[in-house]
Amino acid sequence: MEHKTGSHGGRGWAALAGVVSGAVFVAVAEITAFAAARDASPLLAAGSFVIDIVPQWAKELAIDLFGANDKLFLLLTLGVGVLLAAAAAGLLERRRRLAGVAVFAVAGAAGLAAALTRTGATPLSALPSLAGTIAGCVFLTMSIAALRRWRAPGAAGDGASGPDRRRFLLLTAVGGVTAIVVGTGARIGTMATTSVASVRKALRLPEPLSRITVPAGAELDIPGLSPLFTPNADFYRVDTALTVPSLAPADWRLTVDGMVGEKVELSFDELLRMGLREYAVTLTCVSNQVGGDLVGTARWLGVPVREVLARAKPEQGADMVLSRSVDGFTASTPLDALTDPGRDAILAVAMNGEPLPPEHGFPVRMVVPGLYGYVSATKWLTRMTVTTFEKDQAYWTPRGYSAQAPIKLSSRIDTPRIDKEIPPGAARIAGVAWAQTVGIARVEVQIDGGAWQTATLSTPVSADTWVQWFLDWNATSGSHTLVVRATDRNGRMQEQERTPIAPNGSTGWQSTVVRVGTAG
Ligand SMILES: Nc1nc2c(c(=O)[nH]1)N[C@H]1C(S)=C(S)[C@@H](COP(=O)(O)O)O[C@H]1N2
Ligand SMILES: [Mo]
Repeated sequence: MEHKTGSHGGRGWAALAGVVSGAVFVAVAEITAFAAARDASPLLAAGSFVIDIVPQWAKELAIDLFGANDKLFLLLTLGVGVLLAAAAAGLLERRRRLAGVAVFAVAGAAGLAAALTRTGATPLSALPSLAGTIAGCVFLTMSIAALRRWRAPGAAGDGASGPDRRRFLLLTAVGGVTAIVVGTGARIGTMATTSVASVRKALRLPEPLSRITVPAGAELDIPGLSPLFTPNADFYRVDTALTVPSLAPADWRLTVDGMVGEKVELSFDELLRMGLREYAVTLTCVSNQVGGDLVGTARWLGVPVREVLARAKPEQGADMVLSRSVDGFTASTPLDALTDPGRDAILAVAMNGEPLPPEHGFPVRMVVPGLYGYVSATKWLTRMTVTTFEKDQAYWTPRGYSAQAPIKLSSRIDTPRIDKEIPPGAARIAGVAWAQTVGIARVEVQIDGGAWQTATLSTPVSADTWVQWFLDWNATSGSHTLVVRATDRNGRMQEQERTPIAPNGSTGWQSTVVRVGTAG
């Protein structure tokens, strides 16, 4: 049967031409971004836009399903979406001239809008989307025209061979390979040259004015128990940043403005000159489920926030500081939590003996004991605006989370694990418990609904750090249910009732089932 121009025949080739044109689109956008506007890749800008608009339940689902790979999942989804749209553009363009071009124009407009609305966008941010769209449309028009010529009835070498077929295949192959090489090269180039890894490595921080003392008995040596200080590589990471912002200390400025007597600007060196001190603080994410691992303890080097605020002289009536990251994320922290001399709210520059890792906020982040990360722990910090809760809202506030959120005291069983059978006999149940700014007074464990047994606690480093605990247990063969609960030094017991993480943190006692094998 003859091929007809139009919808019959060559559909696969048209889809392929669309995909290759899409690759040309992305590659030209990436190389333009590399040359002129590093932060304005339309694909990544669109991804960031999606992160900001997806509803809360979808975000939680993504974190539940993919954990730390939620961003990879987003990028893959976006990639598949782009692939399908590009294939559709090829098919449409084959059926009707400019129909595919219209698809690319819409995609380009979306990328443009996303790039121009990112924090820190400049007029140059329009270039990658514009260049990519033009290149993609030109390539699509050319390749579909070549496909038409090849597939036209009676054309030279219709179907099997001939110059028209060769021209189309050559165009597609060369375009595809070039796009992949150039696009990947440009992205790697952008990431390598904006990476602050080398600057960070060469950075030497001054000796701190004071160091914490870790008392004897602060760290229990029990297999399976979380270490007292969480190594940076294992420290949980939660943020809305699709790519880790890169901020060189030399370019870093902190602006303190808003309701202040004096607007303050600080360079990184000026901050260091205020004098670093060491603090041990347990950070907790509001998204941490009972028994979850979005909690960790580090030694931080930093400068008290109150000293920086004192320079700016907050005005009467102010009750909040809106801290802002270079990527636009904001957190609302009560002003009195930052000025309270009894609370070690700091601008941190180091974590566990090294400059902040890039993904933990290099070069400067906030750390406030006792407040969930989303209302206090702004990474890649660049601005602190003194204001009121009435006037300003932070990133998560309109997304279903409380404007203020103290950390709820909680406890966790680390070992034995639900998924690992243990042998019968002498066993040790162990875990961690935290009640930042107050301290843990008691941890109790209940086995199979029996009497509550008081666990032995490690010596706390401070009220702001978690403690480790353990209970010896003579494990008998079979399944056993373990429940843990903690009480803080104010005599408050961890809430038993289960509540979800939104709007201000989960509650409940962790209950876990342990399987104990038979002897022999
Ligand atoms: N810039 C920026 N800072 C941020 C966030 C963010 O999304 N962007 N997330 C906050 C949240 S929700 C938490 S729990 C902590 C986590 O800090 P970590 O990733 O260093 O563990 O960072 C906070 N700081
Ligand atoms: Mo968080």
